[in-house]
Amino acid sequence: MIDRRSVLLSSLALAACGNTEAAPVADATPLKSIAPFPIGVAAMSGHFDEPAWVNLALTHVSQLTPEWEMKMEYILSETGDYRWEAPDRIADFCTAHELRLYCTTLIWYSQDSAFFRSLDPPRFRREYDRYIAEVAGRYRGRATGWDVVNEAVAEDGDGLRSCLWSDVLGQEGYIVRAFEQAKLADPDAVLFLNDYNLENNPVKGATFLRLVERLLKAGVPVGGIGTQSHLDIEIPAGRTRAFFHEAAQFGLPIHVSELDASLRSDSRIDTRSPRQKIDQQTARVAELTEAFVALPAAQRFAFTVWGLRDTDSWLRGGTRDDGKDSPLLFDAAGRPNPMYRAVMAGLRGD
Ligand code: 9MR
Repeated sequence: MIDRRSVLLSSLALAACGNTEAAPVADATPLKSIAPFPIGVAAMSGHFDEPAWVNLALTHVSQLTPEWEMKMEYILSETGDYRWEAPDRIADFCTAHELRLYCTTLIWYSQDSAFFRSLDPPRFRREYDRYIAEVAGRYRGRATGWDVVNEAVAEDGDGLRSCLWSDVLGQEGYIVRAFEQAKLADPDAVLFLNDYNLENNPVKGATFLRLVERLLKAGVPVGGIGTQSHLDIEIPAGRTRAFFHEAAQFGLPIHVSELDASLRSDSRIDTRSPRQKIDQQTARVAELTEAFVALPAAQRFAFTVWGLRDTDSWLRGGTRDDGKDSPLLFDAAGRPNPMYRAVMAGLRGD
């Protein structure tokens, strides 16, 4: 919510200054010119009114993921109506600028809805199928892929989450059904199971991969593995590489779907200097990039950052924010951060 507000505020500030000219992009080699796979970024439709964002995005990325406007929270009203304005705007922006459109997310435990809660089980099942058919069907032919089910694994990695969807359709039943319906709605989109802390928490990573294995064995049309990669910079060296090695065994495309790397440590008294934290961050991001680059070409689906500039990040804002976190590739003015150089070095194999 906060990031939506800040986008609005920055667009208002631009408008107030009468600054509608495209801002110059700071000197940095375009990531998309180096990467032999798509580079993606999360976007909100409000960004399109901000020339500096548009310039920076079109310079560096070849794929967009709507940060929240293709989720149930935007699309589905309490009375069961659908709203398409912002998601259509994002899809049209992609078409106009020849960007790949990656969509998130059809079913997510954290976004159930008052509408679904009001339904009896038979109607619930019909509306579940209809939601997926309507949403995935609308972007058929334009969406390169979908996060069909997001964050199915329990926080600590011990089994799967319970949620509204699992209560009505079964612990794995809702996942299976979502993939089957998505396949019917858009047979050509690559269908992903997406989750976080897979590198950071080996127990969770293993539970996730066992789920993928069970689904594939049961013939469920899972077409890709999404690892959000909201990286914990304290993650021990080698762990990310180990996860990618395990994940690659299925031969499926892998999407680094939401990369950011917060410098903040909430869980301990941190006496390190800013420089030491940045070194830690760039080492982790470099390992992730190298692990992705090392995948067979057919398995490198895309490498997506969850926002362009630090000030675009969901990690900035709110009560925990000290205004100093730098979790993304570019600073507030669009200048490259050390993290940009870490990704660039990983892409170049330096
Ligand atoms: O960054 C997103 C934020 O703007 C939204 O308000 C929020 C709820 O839709 O989702 C955030 O993105 C999340 C993503 O969809 C799933 N993984 C965690 C991301 C950060 O919370």
